[in-house]
Amino acid sequence: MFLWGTATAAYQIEGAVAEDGRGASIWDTFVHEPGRTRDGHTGDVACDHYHRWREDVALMSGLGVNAYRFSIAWTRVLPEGSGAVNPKGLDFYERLVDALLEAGVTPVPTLFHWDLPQALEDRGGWLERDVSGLFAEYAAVVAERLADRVPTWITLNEPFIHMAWGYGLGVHAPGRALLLDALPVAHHQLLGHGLAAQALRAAGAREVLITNNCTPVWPASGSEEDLAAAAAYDTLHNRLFNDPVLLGTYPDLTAYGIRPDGAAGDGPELSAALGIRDGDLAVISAPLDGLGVNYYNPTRIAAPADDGLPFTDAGVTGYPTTAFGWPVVPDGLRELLTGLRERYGQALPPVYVTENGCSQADELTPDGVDDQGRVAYLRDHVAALERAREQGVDVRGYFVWSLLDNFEWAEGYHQRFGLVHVDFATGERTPKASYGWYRDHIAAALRP
Ligand code: GBH
Repeated sequence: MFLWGTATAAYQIEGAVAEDGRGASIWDTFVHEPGRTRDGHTGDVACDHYHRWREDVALMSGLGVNAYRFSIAWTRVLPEGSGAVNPKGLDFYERLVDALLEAGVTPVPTLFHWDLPQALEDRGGWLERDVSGLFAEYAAVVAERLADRVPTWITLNEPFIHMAWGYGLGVHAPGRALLLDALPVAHHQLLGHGLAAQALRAAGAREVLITNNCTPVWPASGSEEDLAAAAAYDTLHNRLFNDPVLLGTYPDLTAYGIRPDGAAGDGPELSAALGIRDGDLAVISAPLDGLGVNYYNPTRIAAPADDGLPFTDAGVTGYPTTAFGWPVVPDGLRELLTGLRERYGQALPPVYVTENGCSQADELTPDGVDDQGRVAYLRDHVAALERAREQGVDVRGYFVWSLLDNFEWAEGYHQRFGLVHVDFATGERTPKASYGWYRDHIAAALRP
């Protein structure tokens, strides 16, 4: 059955950061440093989902979704990242999973949505190879408790964004601005994915996915320079994370001053630059049951400015934008999905759109929230997804980001993505017009 769902992430909704033995993650540290988030907002309370989860499951029942993608906080389960297990953390997710199953909603947990245990960051974080193995140990602990009831698992969320924004640019936790020296974070996350997939299967998980953030890359012009820059960006954003998983190879990173292994020339070799060892790619490329794809917008790329990177972001123009300023290009979703099929052919497993949605300047009135912009956004993106299916792409699910307005990382509570409005002073939830639209759409789509 096609999965119609919504998606959330632990740090963005749970709050209760010091409760029931939860350890600190890099986001707890980051948000309490001055200047890191807009207006100094933190996820300390967020949507208080840790206490209000029953209400949130009821909201999903009302919506009629048959799947819910959420993430598990590593530090609720292993407060120090490794070693002692905190049973209360596992209990929380077990209660949630059981309530979802009772409501007819398939739980689809993601094991890592950017909230690395601070204890592991103190040892170097994803720059260190050891973290890959510790991630797999964490996966095993969670799966031993839940894999008898949870069929479908996602290892990582958007390893590109975590590498680029967390370690490359420093605008997300852990706030390190290493530029290209962040590249080992790609390999160590991917190795962690592969090792966690083994652990999940050993514990009885039936389906294992990874979720990558993918963007169609549009060259700013037909000039040779712009085309080369666009290819370089596509390599970093899309292929660096899809190729190893689907093909068992890394793409050529020559544009980044990295030589293929054994090739003549200057600069480090690929394996040395990323920390790849013999056997790693076999682990990373073990067959998957699906590829999770998060789609927000295409990216328009031009020839490099003088900052050491082989591209510049020229910005997509001529389209409406969300409250975040992101361009709204529904057909980009079709383009992305058919492009994946063209690029990977038989190597592409079934695809799940594990996030899609938009922030809007929603206004809560006595009559609710009339977010017609979001209704149009979702309607048009679902239509684009249907066109991709008609064009032969095996798409098996669609998850709206997000069920609730929540803590939008560096933007704090300034960007609202929810189908349900949250009053962050009181925690009160109010379904928006888009909630009604999605409910009706799902009901029609699932009608026998
Ligand atoms: C996802 O990341 C996250 O998984 C989720 O936690 C988050 O809340 C959600 O999206 C909304 O942000 O148009 O050139 O300005 C999304 C990563 C990076 C995708 C920025 C859209 C827009 C760049 N996003 N990108 S641009």
